[in-house]
Amino acid sequence: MSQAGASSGPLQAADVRAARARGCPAWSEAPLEVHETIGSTNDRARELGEAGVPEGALVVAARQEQGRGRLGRTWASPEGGLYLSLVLRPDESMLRRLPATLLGGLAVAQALEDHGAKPELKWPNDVLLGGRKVAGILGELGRDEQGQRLVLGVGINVSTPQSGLPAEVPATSLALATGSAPPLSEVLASFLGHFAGHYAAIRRGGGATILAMASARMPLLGKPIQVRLGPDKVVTGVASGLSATGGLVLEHEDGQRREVLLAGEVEGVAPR
Ligand code: BT5
Repeated sequence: MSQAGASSGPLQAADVRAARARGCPAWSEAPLEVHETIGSTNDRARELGEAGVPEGALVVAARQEQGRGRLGRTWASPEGGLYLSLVLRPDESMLRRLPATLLGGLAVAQALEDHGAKPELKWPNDVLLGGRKVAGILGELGRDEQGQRLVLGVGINVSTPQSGLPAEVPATSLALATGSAPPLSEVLASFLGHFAGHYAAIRRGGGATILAMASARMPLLGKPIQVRLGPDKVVTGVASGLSATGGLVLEHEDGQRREVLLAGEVEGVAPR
């Protein structure tokens, strides 16, 4: 591990610090760790949170050995990807209004757009390029002496070669999809800039514009879809929109019932 200022493999800590100062001046004084290799940036951010770091503390790694997805899944984290976790401290009222995973996905999508890609969002936490997964978001809530803590973890395949990506799902990287990739620190600056702007807007009570920006990047909205809620539970209906906290509003085919899904796996467009 290196504190900002020292070199860290392909991720120079000084570049990371400069990228954060550029993308998000409000958090530029918060603790920053840049690791060449780490188990999981989310685990480290949680430890820092428990030790009392303020909002905006950031852990970035060039590789992870135990990168995690939801429900104990593995996140392939070879060199070429950007792996980061932010410590956030939303108060109770903000937490009730915070579509955290969606904000993360929207900010990743906008960062990729800044670098010439045309991403789509797949509810709840995937970012896709050409239908293949390029990034994932993992939000983990906890409590410590400072109050509520949200660790927002983001993994983006920036210049990861196909051989470093899992074979069981269609996956890609920014470089594979567009033919070129910027330095990781540039993607980081873009992401932090977009994310911090949305987060501040939610703190001020805004949110509608953010939901509209996310919806505009979700081609499944308006379509009949099938969502897996558990090993034996699948629901179908029309994905009609997003709730204020980032849930997926599903209208049942009979037109009588609507439900807001808070988690699940969209398995695709439902057969009619
Ligand atoms: C996610 O989970 O998509 C959340 C991934 C969050 C990773 C970041 S990296 C920084 C921070 N530290 C961590 O330890 N985690 C966070 P989920 O929706 O459960 O998707 C996981 C599934 O995506 C896996 O089961 C694979 O099928 C697929 N997958 C794994 N690695 C991938 C990769 N690098 N690119 C694309 N797909 C991948």
